[in-house]
Amino acid sequence: MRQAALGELEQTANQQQLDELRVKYLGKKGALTEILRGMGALSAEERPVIGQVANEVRAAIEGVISAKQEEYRKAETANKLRAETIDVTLPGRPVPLGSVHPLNKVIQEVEDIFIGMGYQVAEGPEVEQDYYNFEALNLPKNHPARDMQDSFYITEEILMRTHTSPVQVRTMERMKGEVPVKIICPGKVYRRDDDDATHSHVFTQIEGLVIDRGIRMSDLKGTLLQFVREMFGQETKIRMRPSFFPFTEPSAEVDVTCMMCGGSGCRTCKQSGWLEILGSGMVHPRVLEMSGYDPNIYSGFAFGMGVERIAMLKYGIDDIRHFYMNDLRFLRQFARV
Ligand code: 2U9
Repeated sequence: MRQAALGELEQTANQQQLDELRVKYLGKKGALTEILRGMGALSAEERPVIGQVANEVRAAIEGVISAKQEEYRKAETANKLRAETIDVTLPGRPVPLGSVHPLNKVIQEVEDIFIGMGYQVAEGPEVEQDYYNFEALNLPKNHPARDMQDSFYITEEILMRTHTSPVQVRTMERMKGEVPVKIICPGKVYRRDDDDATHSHVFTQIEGLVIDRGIRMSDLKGTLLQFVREMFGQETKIRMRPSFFPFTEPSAEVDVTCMMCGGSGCRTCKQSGWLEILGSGMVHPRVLEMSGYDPNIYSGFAFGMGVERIAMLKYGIDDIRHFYMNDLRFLRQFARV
């Protein structure tokens, strides 16, 4: 039986044939099992002799089976590895990476600078009530800025916000007279205007508001100087010119050193050395009062800037409409590569 088994095992080519032989010799009805089962009929002298021989045969068969099994396992693994080989030298499939929109880049930069000065970022609705957009900002019912021709009205009382100032008003209401208020408000604003290279009926603003006891014009000037130094370079200077806004008194327009020529005069600054980039002022006492801040106790400053204008100056973009076209040839230029 040993010779027959080992001879047959020699001929196997795979795991299945091996299993068949295991059943044939060692299985429940296998040849060797049959012999071991018949041992009961043997005499006391024969039993240990036959038993020993049977065990030797079993060990021999099992030995060959497990050796062959190991051989097939290795062969199978080798086949699998060969079949699943990945050519790591093939070029990868490119994963298209987007880029941060230049307007969002400027917003993030401005936010970082003001967050560094302790401000919080506030946002609010783009569809706004007349009260928050105009009334609470000292633009009464008959004010020319409220002309139907200038704003997108939805109903008599609801319109697309024309500036982000209503966000500051809402924040003041929410703060219920608590100080300090120290916020910047970025967002889209809407004005009825014909689009051209420098005008868009939707554009982006960032406005800021600070309210506390004893806030003065010098706080406004120092804050804006710190901002433009971080934004445009430490050597940047500012220049304030008197202006008018209904919601600030006094009001000032703020010029910065032209970042194209460093102030020596060029095409961008029309040879003046200065660029107008901010509007600002001390919050009008009526505006403070209407939103719950006693102007005899509290004062504040506010400022506003157009994000498109800053991005156009910063990146040398000559047409505001580029920002809204989603032309990948334009957008890709702002990718970090
Ligand atoms: C409250 C009180 C005062 C916000 C201000 C400006 C000056 C300003 C313009 C800059 C260019 C708009 O994008 S732009 O066309 N903004 O000049 N904005 S002060 O004053 C506020 C706002 C809210 C409660």
